Amino acid sequence: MSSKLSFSYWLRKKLKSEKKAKIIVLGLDSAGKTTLMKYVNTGVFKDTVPTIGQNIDTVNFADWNITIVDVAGQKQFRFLWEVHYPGSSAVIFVIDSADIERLPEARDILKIHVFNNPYLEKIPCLIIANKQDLPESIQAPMLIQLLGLHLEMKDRTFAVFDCSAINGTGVNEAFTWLVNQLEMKKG
Ligand code: G3D
Ligand code: MG
Repeated sequence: MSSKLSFSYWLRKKLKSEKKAKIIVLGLDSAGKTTLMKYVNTGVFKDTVPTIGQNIDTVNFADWNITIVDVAGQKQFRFLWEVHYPGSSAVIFVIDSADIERLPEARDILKIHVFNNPYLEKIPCLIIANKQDLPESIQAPMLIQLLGLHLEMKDRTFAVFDCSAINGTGVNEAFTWLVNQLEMKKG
């Protein structure tokens, strides 16, 4: 093998062995995006303040080093989401499952930014049915129906997990699914 060839072989092997990914976290404001990311990072609940613009943080989960782009959900910040679509390896969409009134709005946002978004169509989508600690929350099977996920996402790789970013229920399972998807893509 020539030295040029062996270097490119080594580089490809090295890049393959480095478990790094960028993931974008979307959802309406107050769905619990920042709380969830803080939980994944620290393993405990931490108070948040509303995100202005975006938080970029690194999360270590399993062997993966994941750059999480947690973008503000308020209408005036949604244009910022687009900047982060290229280069994302997965998308996380967080829903406040106890806020039935805002479900139609969550569905609209899902439609525009996930279902009909060519940048995200080939990457796995983890949907977090958050705030399961609240008694009025609805669970994944009902959420799938109400959001039409079974129809809109039928050609996509996605999963819905019931979670609570306050007490950590379901978070480990959800992120395990996510890194498994990253592992499969890596080959
Ligand atoms: P966002 O980043 O999606 O905008 P935040 O949302 O993470 O800032 O959370 C918004 C509010 O929801 C916060 O409460 C936060 O504590 C709460 N929250 C987040 N996840 C959960 C959850 O799983 N269960 C419950 N019960 N509450 C949650 P405040 O009171 O600070 O507005
Ligand atoms: Mg936030």
